[in-house]
Order: sequence, then structure tokens, then C-alpha cells
Amino acid sequence: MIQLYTWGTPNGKKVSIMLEEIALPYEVHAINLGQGDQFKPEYLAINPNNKIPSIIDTDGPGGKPLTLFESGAILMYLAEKTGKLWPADLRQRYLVIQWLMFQMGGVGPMFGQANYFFRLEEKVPYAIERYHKEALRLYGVLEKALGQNEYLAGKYSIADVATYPWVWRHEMHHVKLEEFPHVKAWYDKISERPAVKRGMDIPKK
Ligand SMILES: N[C@@H](CCC(=O)N[C@@H](CS)C(=O)NCC(=O)O)C(=O)O
Repeated sequence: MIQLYTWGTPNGKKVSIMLEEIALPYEVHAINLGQGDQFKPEYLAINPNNKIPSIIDTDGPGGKPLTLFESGAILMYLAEKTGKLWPADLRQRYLVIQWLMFQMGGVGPMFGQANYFFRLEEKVPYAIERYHKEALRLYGVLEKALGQNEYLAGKYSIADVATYPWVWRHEMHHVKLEEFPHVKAWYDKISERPAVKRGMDIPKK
């Protein structure tokens, strides 16, 4: 059984979407970031980086429990464990890893900073401009890729699972999806997946 430690943010939703897609049973533990649950010693024992998501797979490799943090590592682990959303072919697999790294190193941090500075009451115009511009540039990269392929790495994969919940926040970083029609078509298609709908609803209110 997978124990999932999460909250209602894009990085958390990546993992609940994945668990729904691969249909592995899991239990949800809500880590209320607003109340500082991520700093409690019992959570720091699971994730020393005081962030969500984390998992414990009680039935990990060799039948022993495995504790993991970092959403990209968790997605790769779950993909390898089940062989789902994860190509067997090495060339295809590395395209998936490439887009996953693009999400982890670019999309997540940059959209996250844009969200933060747009929301901040005390406006910092330089920061807003910097992260908004970078978010738009990254949408441009996604737009081009999705104009060439239906999904980021060809077939639906963990790269799409990782990127989707960040695009879900497009209004927060002031991006109009209509200006990126291929991203919009991809986003709308993924939004229709029953597993994605269920995963986006975790943790339940
Ligand atoms: N690189 C990490 C980032 C995780 C992350 O930034 N989580 C945020 C929510 S989306 C968080 O837990 N923030 C709480 C904090 O920083 O105190 C991952 O992908 O797992």
C-alpha cells in the first residue's frame, strides 16, 4: 500500500493523478501547508526538505518499505514499479525523462515564482516581469512541442502528468491558454481523463 503525503498544490496533484492512472491502492495523509504541518518532526522524518509530496511504499523493492520525496522521483518510481506511462524503449523513455526534467527544473519553479509574485500584496514589478516573461517563454516551448506531438514525449506519460497540474494554474500566472492553442488542446484532453479528475480532487476537502 502506498501512503501519500500531500496537499492541494500542483506538485501534490501530480502524484495523486499518477496513483489514479496506475490504479495502485493508496492512503492520503493531508499535510496542511497553511498550518505548518510540513515542519512537524514526524513529517520531517519522511521529508527532510519540509515540502509535499512524499510517499511511503510499504511494499517497496525487496519487500521492504521505501520512503521517497521529490515529485519527479516519485513519478519515476511509480512508473518503474508498474511499467505504466513509462516506455520500455530506451529512446522513448529518455524523451519522457527529458520532459520530466524540463517540468521539474523549469515549469514548476518558474510558474511557482510567477504565481507567488503575482499574489504577493507588496508588488515587486521586476520579479513579476521576470517570472511572467519566463513562464510565457516556457509556454512557447510547450506549444511548439505539442504542435509536433499529441503529448510531450509522443504518448501520454509521466511527463504530461507532471506538467498538467502546473498548467492548471495558468490563471494564477496570468497566462491565457487561448494564446497557446496546442497547449490548450492538450490541457483540455487531459482534463477529460477520469483518473485525472479523481487525482485532481485529492486531498478531499
Ligand atoms: N521539487 C519539489 C518541490 C515541492 C514543493 O515545492 N512543494 C510545495 C507545495 S507545491 C511545498 O510543500 N511547500 C511548502 C513549504 O515550502 O513550506 C517536488 O517536486 O516535490
